[in-house]
Amino acid sequence: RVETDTVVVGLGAMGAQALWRLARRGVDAVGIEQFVPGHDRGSSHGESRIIRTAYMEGAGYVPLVKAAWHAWSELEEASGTRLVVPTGALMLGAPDSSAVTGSVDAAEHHGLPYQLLSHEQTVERFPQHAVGPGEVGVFEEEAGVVLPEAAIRAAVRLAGEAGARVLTGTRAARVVPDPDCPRVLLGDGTEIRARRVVVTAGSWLPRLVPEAAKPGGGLRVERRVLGWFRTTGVPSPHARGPVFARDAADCTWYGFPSMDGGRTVKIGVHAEAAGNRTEGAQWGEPVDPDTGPRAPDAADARRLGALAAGLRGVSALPERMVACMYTMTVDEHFLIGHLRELPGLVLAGGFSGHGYKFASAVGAALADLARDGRTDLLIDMFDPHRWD
Ligand code: PYC
Repeated sequence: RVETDTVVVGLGAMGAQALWRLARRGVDAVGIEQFVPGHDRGSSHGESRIIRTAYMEGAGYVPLVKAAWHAWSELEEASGTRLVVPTGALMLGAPDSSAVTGSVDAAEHHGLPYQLLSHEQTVERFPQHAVGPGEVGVFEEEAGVVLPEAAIRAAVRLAGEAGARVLTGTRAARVVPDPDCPRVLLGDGTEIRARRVVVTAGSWLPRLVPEAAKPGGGLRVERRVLGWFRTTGVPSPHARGPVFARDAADCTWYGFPSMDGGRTVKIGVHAEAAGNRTEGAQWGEPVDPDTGPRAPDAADARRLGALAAGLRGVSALPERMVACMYTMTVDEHFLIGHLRELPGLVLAGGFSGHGYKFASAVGAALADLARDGRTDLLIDMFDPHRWD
């Protein structure tokens, strides 16, 4: 048996940051990870994640994303590692698309700088995009790329250096939410007793804490595929430029400037358009996290290739693809906090494919919640009881 103040279950995007924040505040903490930190079996791989500030998913996210920028800088400084690459962001779509109106609303609400670009201005300024008729752009400077695997490894390393015990290759068999004695049972029979258990298990959250899958109608684990396309022009217009998200007729997709000196660019589909979200939809396939998402296939390559036709100077098909998992809530907003009926646990999950950028701030919020039972960070909109 092991005794500690706080145990963090899952050292992916959120758990790695929480463990580091706890350890550097002097909290006795144990972190458990079933694979190797920075692995490619969950939702935090693929080399790059978007960070942007004028948040199209809701103006309510802006204070948290501002806190995340600050917290990423702290991690960069503490680790001596570059983890965020500033690029700016371009949101593309019809003038009434949510990529455009959502970003403008968030920027206006918080007085953030942005540029609303006409079709002609977007075409002229961003030749790497084959901008469709009627598409316009919203550009913001305060955006870029977070390096997900490197950030996880940096946080876990620093957590260990600050005194956390890090158990990798260690699977949590059960979380026992006993309010008087919350504990985690490991596969080998070891019991870890703690004052608080922080569960940041990504797509494994519904298995470990079935109660977390109840609010609002549940959590759904879905498959997504990312593809890297060869650039064809020399010099490539993709060698630099903003990250982007683009509302197309049938889906919202996104991509990055080249992160390998102009050789390839990565794109992915975030979501089917509302009318396309049927059971058989290609990008919403349900996944058992223990089996993992189905390997990418020729149909994935063709569909990503059809989207990549919206970029100039890239190959018709991806040269490489990887599959990953999204854990979706019904409203696509996160779940962060306590469940009333499980007061010994602190939960974070249901990041619905857009959580990584916030991980640095979510880690700080989880450390606050585990240590003090409250946080000043603005996470009320992610209350697991918001549907009650
Ligand atoms: O939050 O920008 C984002 C994003 C892109 C793809 C998935 N999430």
